[in-house]
Amino acid sequence: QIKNLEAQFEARIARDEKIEPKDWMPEKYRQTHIRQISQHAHSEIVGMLPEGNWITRAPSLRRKVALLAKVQDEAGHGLYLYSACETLGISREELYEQLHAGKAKYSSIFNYPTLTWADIGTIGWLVDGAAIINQVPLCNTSFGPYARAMVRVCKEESFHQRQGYEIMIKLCEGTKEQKEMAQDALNRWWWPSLMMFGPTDAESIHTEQSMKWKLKRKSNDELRQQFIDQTVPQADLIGLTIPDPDLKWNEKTGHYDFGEIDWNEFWQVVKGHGPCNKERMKARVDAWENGQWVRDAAMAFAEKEQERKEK
Ligand code: FAQ
Repeated sequence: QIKNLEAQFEARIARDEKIEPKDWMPEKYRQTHIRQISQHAHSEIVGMLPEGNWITRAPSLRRKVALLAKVQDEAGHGLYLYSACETLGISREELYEQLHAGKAKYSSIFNYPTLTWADIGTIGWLVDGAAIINQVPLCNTSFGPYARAMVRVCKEESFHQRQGYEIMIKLCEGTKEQKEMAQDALNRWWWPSLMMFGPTDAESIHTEQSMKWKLKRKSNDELRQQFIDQTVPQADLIGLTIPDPDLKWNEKTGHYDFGEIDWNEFWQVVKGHGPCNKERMKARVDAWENGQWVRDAAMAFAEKEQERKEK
């Protein structure tokens, strides 16, 4: 019986049909989607923190409005993704619990500090730029609710990327100090942005299976290369230098060659030892605990309403 269901499932994947929440799916397919979608949701929510840090210090009203809208979009993406994840039969409380207990990961990139206004430009330009490259193929992923969520998320990320790049353009057209600030931010965020795509294909434990299930459509290394090829000309255009002495256009491959990523740093950050891991987790746990009275009040209200109806 199970063999038969599995064969039907595989055939649907081969035909590029979307798998919907009530359809039969292998338990591992369900689990791997809970893992990836929830980590993606956590990344959106934790990702609000480094930028939220600058809302009160945005250099103009216009910049403040744009940043506020961007951070709100990220909250929306997180909630949308939690909902998609819940369709797989796990509750939001369980998902939060996994994050707060350190069992579920979130993107390594959000464990770096935002030291200057140029960091906000760089996050939009590089981090949202990387997120788009990673997420456009996910619009075509096999699980229906995840694929549909990604369509909207990608449209919003594209606005985020442009607001970030525009900040960088303005800084590069500005004073010597402003341009130096932009270069310094690029120097600090370049390598962590490349790490967002995950370990090399040779080290990636989930890629093979996720590609078979069409959860992933492109590998970590393919996406990373695409990001580099796309971003280097953007840096050139505004006169910034990518902090990689080995970066070189390769006529033969039609791609940029690039230097060795510090994988030791990546794994340290993933394991919780990055510059801001503790601060980020504390912010999320505090938000959950400080919101307890709101949840209690909502429950008490719901019970009272129920009692009133029953009278
Ligand atoms: N950080 O076998 P793989 C955003 C973990 S964009 C931390 O290659 P997989 C928008 C991985 O989970 C950022 N951990 O894994 C925004 C696994 O550990 P596990 C979020 C990482 O899943 C912009 C282990 O290493 N985007 O938020 C990272 O096949 C600006 C082995 O790795 C997504 O989540 C990492 N960078 O490929 C918001 C996109 N990389 O789970 C605010 C969806 C790997 O066994 C401001 N996710 N790990 O414990 C994906 O595409 C994939 O999950 C990858 C990893 C590509 C991230």
